[in-house]
Amino acid sequence: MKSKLGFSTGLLSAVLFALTLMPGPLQAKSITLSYANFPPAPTFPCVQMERWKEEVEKRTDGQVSVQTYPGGTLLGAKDMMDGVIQGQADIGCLCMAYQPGRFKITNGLALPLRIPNARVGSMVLWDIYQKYQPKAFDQVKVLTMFTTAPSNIMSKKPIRTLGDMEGYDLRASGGAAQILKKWGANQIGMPMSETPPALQKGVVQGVFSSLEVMKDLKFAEFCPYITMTKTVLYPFAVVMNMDAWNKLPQDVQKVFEELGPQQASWTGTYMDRQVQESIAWSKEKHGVEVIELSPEQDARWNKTLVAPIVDSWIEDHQAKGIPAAKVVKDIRDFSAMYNGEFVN
Ligand code: DTR
Repeated sequence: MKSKLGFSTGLLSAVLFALTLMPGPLQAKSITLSYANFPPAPTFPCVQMERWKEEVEKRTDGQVSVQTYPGGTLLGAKDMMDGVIQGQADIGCLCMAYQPGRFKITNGLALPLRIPNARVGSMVLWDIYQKYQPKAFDQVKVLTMFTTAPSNIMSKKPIRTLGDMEGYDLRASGGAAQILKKWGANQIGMPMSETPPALQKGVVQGVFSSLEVMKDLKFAEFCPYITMTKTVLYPFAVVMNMDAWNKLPQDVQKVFEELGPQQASWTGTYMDRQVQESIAWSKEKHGVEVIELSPEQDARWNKTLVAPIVDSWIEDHQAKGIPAAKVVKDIRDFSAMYNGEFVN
């Protein structure tokens, strides 16, 4: 068939089809990426996810849009890494401490090393990842990493002494679990996403974690007491499916890469602020009491009792061929630098 201009319709559609394939600013293809997260939307891993989405959409001029899935709607806490590797989500956020055997080097950040806050923790974690390039992440593209603030005890009854904790059902997971055992508590492990109903039903009597959850997950309604132990933090990673990463245009990859350390710092800063806000809110709205340890208690809880955890982690990992003593030394040194410490 001929058109009025004398072209055959077949030729015309072939030309039109070829035009749609041509690269160029007018046809900048839009990319949609799925991003899975395990805890509920108001928690910090999801807040940072929304912040990243916003920043990516802005910096790529809308070329990339990110579809977020909080609350385990796409992948759950322990399926995150494999789900991303298999492509069930393009991007996923995971808590490394939930799989201590899998993320060996970066879980050094979950040792009781007294890293003071989430911003320092996040920057140190990012540097440790960059320096050691752990094999655990070989199958994915790491977009960012960050940590929580230090963990404290939130409980239904006041915990003022180790005796108060004896046999008490407290929830923690990962490296922190061992610490609770050293303190004599009855440690119960579960991811954060399963904790709110457990606390509500009395399956656990308290939680060992960073304190922003008092507000974000309303734990202050069940836990009128906080004991400030200022102990371990938890490392997180945001990972991307390798094929999805390889398909991204280079300018988009650049945006993602420049965002890596910025997102780590942003999230740490947000977390530290949110912890302060959560403590103030818990006191004001729920009359929560904050119990401080004496210097003697602090030394016993955080040094004498938990130091062997660091030593046996080093021994155990050295035996597996991991330079664990060096990793721990680096964590301490990097932390001192980011914390602005002066050494004579
Ligand atoms: N402390 C870890 C990780 C964690 C802290 N706050 C949140 C909020 C949502 C999910 C995980 C976390 C934990 O107790 O699991």
